[in-house]
Amino acid sequence: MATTNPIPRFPAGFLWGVSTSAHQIEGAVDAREPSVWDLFTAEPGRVRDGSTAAVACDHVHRHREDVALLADLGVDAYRFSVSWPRVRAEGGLDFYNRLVDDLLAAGVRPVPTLFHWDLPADLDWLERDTAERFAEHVAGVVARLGDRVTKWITLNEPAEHTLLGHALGVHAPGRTLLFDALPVAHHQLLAHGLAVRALRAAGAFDIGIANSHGPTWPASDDEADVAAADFYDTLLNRLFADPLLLGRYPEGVGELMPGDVEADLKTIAEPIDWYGINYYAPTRVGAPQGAEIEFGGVRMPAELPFSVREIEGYPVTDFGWPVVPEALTELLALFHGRYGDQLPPVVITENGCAYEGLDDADRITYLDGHVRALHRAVEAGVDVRGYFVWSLLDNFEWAEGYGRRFGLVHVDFGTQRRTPKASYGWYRALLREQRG
Ligand code: GBH
Repeated sequence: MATTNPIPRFPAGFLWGVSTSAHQIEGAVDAREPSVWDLFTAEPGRVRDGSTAAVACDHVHRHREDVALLADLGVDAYRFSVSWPRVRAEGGLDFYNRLVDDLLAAGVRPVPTLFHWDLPADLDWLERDTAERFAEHVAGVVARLGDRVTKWITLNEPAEHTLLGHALGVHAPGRTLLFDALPVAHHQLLAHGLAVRALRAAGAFDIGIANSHGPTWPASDDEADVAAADFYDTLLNRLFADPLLLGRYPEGVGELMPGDVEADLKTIAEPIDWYGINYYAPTRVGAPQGAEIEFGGVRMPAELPFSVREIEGYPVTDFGWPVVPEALTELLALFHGRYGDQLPPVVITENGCAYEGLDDADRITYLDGHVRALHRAVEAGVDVRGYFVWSLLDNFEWAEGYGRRFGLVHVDFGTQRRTPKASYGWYRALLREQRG
């Protein structure tokens, strides 16, 4: 294990944290309105083990215990998400109100994400109006929590929500629109911009987003492979970063978006205070191969203009994703080069891996490698201000159900018993060392 050399010290004020999301841990479904994920999981065959998030980690009833775990872990910050369908229900904000108070009492900074995929079941991101409704929702949340919450995240991974939920049908709401899903991306980006304005109007000054990014590696030097990889990079990285940071869509994309795109881009590019990146793995991409592909649990139809390939020569997690810490340094160098002064300070809002077991040496190796890779990016001059491990708890891993465990803390879903894993001890020691 690579834990014998101490990890170099990060800059003063660096924010160490862990992340979760509402639908994946909360349970207590009866105390909220339904979301698109409740409808999706009720359809047979959608979730690998046929499970639902009706109970999940029962966090709504056990949040005191979970806050105690955070306090003992010694993180500076906790990234959780606010469930829009819960906020809509009578008294729904009371839960987050208590959670925020408990976190502050435990010395942990609350960092809420305002949308992490659990859209109220009667709303639809194909409709522009959903962006406006989101801004109203955000205004309500900040009115209640804004006296104590100072750091905010608008959206989680609009890229994955568009791709997996609306283009490929692997996640809720299960649509397979392929490129006709692009309006879903535009409306989420617009929702982000409107949310930034709503937060600013309430006096918030520390606002970011959590976008999914990763380097795209061409399958070979062949022109067709390089072009396909470039296309994938545009879809995953530039489509969601360019409008926010440069106020424009990558070439050829704007024309495909609905509405008055030029006017909307002014809203979308509303300045943010920091840029959150969720990083897991790089992707190898080549020219289309004329056949359907199944990769990392995702089925991709033959008509896509690229094909995702295996990355060889690296260990893989239980999910099959390759473990490539140096690709995190590469990604940050790419963003630093691409956006220059337009890139605000960066926070890694998610990084983690799926492995079984309490004695999770593989997870320690993964996290250790990525934290070191992050430090190399800092040394290379990228302004990185924080790092959040995905996730505090084993939880409902979307279409994989409870079959993939990302937690620093093991959850026995039969008894709801929490047991810290070896990786929890590793992170705890790292945090002490960084402060000592
Ligand atoms: C995040 O999504 C989510 O925000 C979170 O809710 C979720 O629980 C967590 O990650 C773990 O899945 O097949 O090697 O090319 C992550 C989105 C999409 C990132 C697929 C990695 C595939 C890597 N992921 N991607 S690979």
